[in-house]
Parts: sequence; C-alpha cells; structure tokens
Amino acid sequence: MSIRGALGDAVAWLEPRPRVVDWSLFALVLVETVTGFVSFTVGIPAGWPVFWVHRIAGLGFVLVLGYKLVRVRSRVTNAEKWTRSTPLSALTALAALGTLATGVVWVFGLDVRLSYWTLLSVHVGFGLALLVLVPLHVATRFRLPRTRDVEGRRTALQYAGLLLAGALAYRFQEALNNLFSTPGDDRRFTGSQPREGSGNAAFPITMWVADDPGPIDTDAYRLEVTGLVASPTTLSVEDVTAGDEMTALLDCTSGWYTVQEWSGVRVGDLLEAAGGPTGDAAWVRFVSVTGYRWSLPIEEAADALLATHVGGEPLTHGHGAPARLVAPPRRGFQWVKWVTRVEVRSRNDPAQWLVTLVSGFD
Ligand SMILES: Nc1nc2c(c(=O)[nH]1)N[C@H]1C(S)=C(S)[C@@H](COP(=O)(O)O)O[C@H]1N2
Ligand SMILES: [Mo]
Repeated sequence: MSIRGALGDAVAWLEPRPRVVDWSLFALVLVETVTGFVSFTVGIPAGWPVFWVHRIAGLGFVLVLGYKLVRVRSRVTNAEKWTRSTPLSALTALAALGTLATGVVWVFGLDVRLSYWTLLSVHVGFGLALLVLVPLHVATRFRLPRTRDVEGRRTALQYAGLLLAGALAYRFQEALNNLFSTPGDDRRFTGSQPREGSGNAAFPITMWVADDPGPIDTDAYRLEVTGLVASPTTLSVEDVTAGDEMTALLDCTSGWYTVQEWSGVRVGDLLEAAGGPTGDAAWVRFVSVTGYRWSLPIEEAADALLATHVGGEPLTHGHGAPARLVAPPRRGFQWVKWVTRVEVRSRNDPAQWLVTLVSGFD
C-alpha cells in the first residue's frame, strides 16, 4: 500500500461520528480560549504546558474541522440546501479557518502585518469572533450526541489517535522550522519572536486597545508615592532618575520580545523615600496618567524598576516617558507606561483586568 493510501486510511479511521465531531469542536473552542487567555498571563518557563496544550489541541482542531467541513460542504455549495442559518454557519466556518490559518502561519514565524496588528493579534481577533459565533451556531443547530455516537472504546481510541496526530504535527512543524531556519525557529517558549538591538528604536511601541496619551512635560512631571506608606510623597524626574540598572526581557502578548538594559529607580527605594510600607501593606499599584494600571505583590514590586532610560537613552514618549514599570518575568501588558502614581495597598485589584481594556476611551 502507498504511504498516501495508508495516511488516507488512518485519517478515515480517526473520524469520529458527526455529533462527536461537532461537540469536539465546541470543546476545542473552549479549551483554546482558556489556554490562549491563560498563556497571555504566563511569562515564566514553568508555564510551558499551557502553550503546548494550546498548540497540540490547535492542530487536533485542524483535523476535526477538516472532517466537519468535508461533511457539510454541500450545505453551503448547493444553494438548494440553504436555510436561514446558513450565513451564520458559513461565517463561523470562516472565523474557524481564519483562527487556525493565522495560528499555523504564526508558528512558522511569518510576520505579516495588518497596519500595526501582528499576525498573533489577528489570530486573537478571529478567536474572539469564534467565541461569539460558536454559541450562536450551536443554538441554531442543537443536537445532543446519543449513546450510540460515543461507543466507549472506539471513541477513546480515536481521541488518543487525534491527540497523537496533533502532537506529531507539532513535532513535525518544529523540525521544519529547524530545517529551514524559518523566523519561527528562534521563538521563545511563549511563541514570541525576538527584536534585536538596544535602545528605544530596537523594539515596537505597543498600546493595548485605546491607551494613547499626549507627551508628558518632564519639568512639570510629578510622581506620587502614596497609600500605606509612612509619609506619602511627591517626586520629580530627577528623584526617579537614580541610575539603578537592570537587564530585563519584555515579552508582549502580540508576539515579540526584546532584552534591554533599563535604568531608573528600584521600587523598593521609592517606597523607602516615602517612609516605607506601613500597616497591612501587601500590594503595590502602578497607575498610568491614562488610568491604565497594574498591581504587584509588595515583595515582587520592591525588586521591580521604575525606568526612565532604556539602553542608555532617555525613554521616548511612546515607550512611557518619563517613567515606566519594568517587571520581569511579567508579560509586557503589565509593564505600565507613563506611571504617575505608585500606591501601596492591602489588597489586589481585580478591576485592573477590565481597566487595561477600557483605559484611554474618553
Ligand atoms: N499605560 C499603558 N501602559 C502600557 C500599555 C498601554 O497600552 N498603556 N501597553 C502595554 C503593553 S501591551 C506592552 S507589550 C508594553 C509595551 O511597551 P513598549 O511600548 O515600550 O514596547 O507596555 C505596556 N504598558
Ligand atoms: Mo503587549
């Protein structure tokens, strides 16, 4: 038997019953949404399983979606079979194909850009569209799987096979990246691609959603250090330009990373300048002039840097001048730019998740 014939047989054998295919797709969308979202909060290598699950399940998704599209294609290509729900189904299929295509192309390191969106941002956009479309689509065509659709042993074996196929495809993709030294070859475990060089010009300016303030007048700039500290204080740019240095890796969830030499003031020293933490101080909140904000546990915050310089140059406006947070190994979106207030608090700040999405809209 030819290799193609054998591969065809394997693919046919792995095909679950239609309703199992449908519910698997639903489950895969959920798994990919959760792992995709969680992966954005992970900046340490120990978090690798999240990225692996996302990639392997994504490749399994390609196969399962293939079965589905082959099965239902005549419902779209044959106008006589059109119903009211056909446009929604077609749109859902497009979003699914868009998500998978951008995901697969991304791992090979292709860096196509739609204005300032990286391919990874477009991937996230398609994924979010899918998150809305899939429940609507399921609602129009709701059919529960029956017991005979899920014969225990066969289904379990098929699932194991699909998982294996996803894992093999993942290894194969890595090998291809290696063999042809594609730009995808030197991605970090987070999937991000390197931006080489040092200083402001070496890496992109990235705003999350709508944040885009006007330049801040350095002479008029004041940094408030307040909250649970012995003597709240207000500092000038000179006070913040203390020359404390740190080499740190900034890894943006839009898919790039850079290693830079940052300098400014250690946050622990900032808190000492305000008399030190008091009472049940446990968190430090960094607030931008735009309202964008993030909090770190106080021990972690003490070792973070409020930077005024990168690569020996004063920060440019786009990179957060006069002062921005440098918080390794946190992901880039937590490195608040244009910081004007450092607030010591007793509690964390869950609302920060929402604020990063809506700050800048006014
Ligand atoms: N105030 C504020 N800080 C911000 C952002 C923002 O939109 N507003 N974007 C964040 C994101 S998503 C990243 S990756 C880094 C990017 O820093 P850079 O623009 O200096 O590369 O800043 C973070 N800090
Ligand atoms: Mo980012």
